[in-house]
Amino acid sequence: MSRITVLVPGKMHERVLARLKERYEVIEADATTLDADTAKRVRGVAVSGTLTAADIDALPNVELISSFGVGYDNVDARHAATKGVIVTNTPDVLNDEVADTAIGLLLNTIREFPRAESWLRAGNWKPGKSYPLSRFSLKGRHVGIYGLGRIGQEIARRLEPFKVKISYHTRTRNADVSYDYYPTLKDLAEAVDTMIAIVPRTPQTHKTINAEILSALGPEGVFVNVGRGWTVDEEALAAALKSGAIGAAGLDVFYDEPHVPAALLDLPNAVLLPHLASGSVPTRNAMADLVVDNLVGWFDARKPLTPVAETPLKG
Ligand code: NAP
Ligand code: 8YV
Repeated sequence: MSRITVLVPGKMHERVLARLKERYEVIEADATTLDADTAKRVRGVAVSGTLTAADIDALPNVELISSFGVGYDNVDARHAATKGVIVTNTPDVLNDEVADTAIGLLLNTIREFPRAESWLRAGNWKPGKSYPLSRFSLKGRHVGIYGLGRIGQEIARRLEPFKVKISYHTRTRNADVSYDYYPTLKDLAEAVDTMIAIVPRTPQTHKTINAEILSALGPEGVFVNVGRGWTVDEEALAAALKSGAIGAAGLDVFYDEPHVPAALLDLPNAVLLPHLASGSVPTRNAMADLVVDNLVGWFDARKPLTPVAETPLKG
């Protein structure tokens, strides 16, 4: 029997490629570059970068698109759904890693550890000289979590032992948690002095962290983003950090990655990471396995493990 054909456009985790090649014919190419006969053979896709409606249309017999990452804004899942094509993502297996990163980034931002280390490595630590006291402390802060989903809840759990007050904003109140709920982002920003954003990229979340929200956070305010750069008006954020409208920011994600605006790079009160929240070997391996297991689940048993909300389940 001939092997099922799986397309892998763009860069992909090597464990995904190795495991796929054990079972399937793997073609590493962009969908729109395939000749008609090859395109017809493709029944599955494993993707880490972008997959547009045009890419999906170029694959007339594709059944399942397995996307690497919990955020799947890189894949046109709505268009896939209109064609009966399943899209899967990699939820849950990265919750702990991303939540740990959020806490690390928060502490680095508030206590300036990266700057202090650069100061030490630059040879500044000499008898009688010490690194300046950090302006801020985590102690006594009121942290607002923008997005209390799978990862947001893990962040909240990790914050509890720090004895900070925790509140959140989502569109729907979560009856299972006792944190204070704010029905609008503005209400949350006015109530807290620290905000952590962990919402998906959707039309509704676009540039929602804007000048108004930042000014509500205030001069002692700290903003951390581990969700998507899409959520932030970066010009407004750089201006707020520069003017002192907010105190500091820690960012793992940016609007137009890998481009990081010079206005942010120039700021001493911003801690900037290259989108690495899930980036450990064990967690990326778990994500890679889930990418493959979704394809295997579908082709072996018609059961994808983690289909996204838009997906119509066939079969
Ligand atoms: P999730 O479980 O779907 O949670 C998303 C949360 O955002 C929910 O609480 C949801 O609540 C809220 N939300 C969605 N739209 C909203 C809106 N318009 N206004 C207010 N709240 C809104 O997703 P997750 O697994 O926690 O992941 C969240 C996102 O983090 C991913 O989509 C991805 O973009 C990002 N992420 C980044 C990294 C990284 O490397 N930095 C790693 C993993 C994930 P309601 O639906 O009730 O509003
Ligand atoms: C990954 C992420 O860095 O899961 C997500 O949504 O943003 C990260 O875990 C990314 O998906 C890898 O391509």
